[in-house]
Amino acid sequence: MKLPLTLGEFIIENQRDFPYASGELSQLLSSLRIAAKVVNREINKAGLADIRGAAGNDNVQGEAQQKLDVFANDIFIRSLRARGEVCGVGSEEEEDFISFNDPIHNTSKYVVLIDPLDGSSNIDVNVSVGTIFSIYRRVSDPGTPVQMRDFLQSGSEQVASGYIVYGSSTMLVYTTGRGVNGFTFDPGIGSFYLSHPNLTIPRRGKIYSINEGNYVHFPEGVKKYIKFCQEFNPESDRPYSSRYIGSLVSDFHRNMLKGGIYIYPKGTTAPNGKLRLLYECNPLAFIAEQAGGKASDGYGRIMEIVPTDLHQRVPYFIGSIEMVEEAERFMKQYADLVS
Ligand code: P6P
Repeated sequence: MKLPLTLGEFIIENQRDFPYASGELSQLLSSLRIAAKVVNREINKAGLADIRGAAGNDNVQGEAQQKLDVFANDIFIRSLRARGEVCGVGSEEEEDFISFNDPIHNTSKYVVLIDPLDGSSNIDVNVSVGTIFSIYRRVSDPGTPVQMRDFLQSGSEQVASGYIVYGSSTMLVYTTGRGVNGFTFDPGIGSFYLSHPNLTIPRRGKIYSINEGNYVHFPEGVKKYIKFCQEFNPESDRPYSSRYIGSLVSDFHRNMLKGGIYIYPKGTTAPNGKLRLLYECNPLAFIAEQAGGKASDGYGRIMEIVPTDLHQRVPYFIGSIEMVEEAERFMKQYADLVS
């Protein structure tokens, strides 16, 4: 039986899709692949940290124990800086963007936006978490330090995006604009193997994911859509099932495979929603669209929003295209009603 391709082999094989690619994007994706392995190892040990660590915050090596999201941030930034493809990084963990301002990195072609460890509060209760990344070509002049405008690009300009879900198994799923492919990590060998080639999201599913604890704060259209999901209708498989892990990457990944919709709408406690446009919503939107799904702010395409701030938040509806369009119809129909 032929072994499935490793992620490294797949990246090289598909480099040929980019006639002008000089291998830099491949190198960049490999940097992310390596960092993912390191973070995965630490996450898998997290539960032992208290047992293994010395008294206080030191671990067995006597090193100051970092919070895992800070650790993941350091690892991904260090891995991206170690090679010469990236001139700067925007991260959920960093107030401002990081410029790798030196003669080599200033000639680099790409910038990366990343949420190093989304849902990290779930680690203490052993719920899966994830990393989300987004890759753009810089728009400022090569040879100069990266600028904020290199990061504030619409999602439609993304060159590649992806996520790593550290779950019952660890998977890396990414797109370069030619479909979506998923790779599962074999810890025994230390390689990611192509396990989900040409991933597509079902046009419709039976799952809706939203924190209904915030129901009273939701816009009227969201309230009406939730009740629509809960109504009995055998023709459309309703009522749907409510599944909400509290970890965006995990909820999104499950809905990608089974079909479903994830919604984080605006509300009085989150006037623009909670999720970040640049390093959470846009990268997953690129994946969703490439897999035949849809990503919206309830009214329009997420990837057409022109960003104004590195950490700006947007309302978020993502998943099976027919379900997102259903939700958009409710948002439009009840747009004027203040909930
Ligand atoms: P809430 C995690 O903090 C996160 O950013 C997403 O991963 C998750 O879907 C959402 O927030 C959970 O937020 O307000 O429902 O607890």
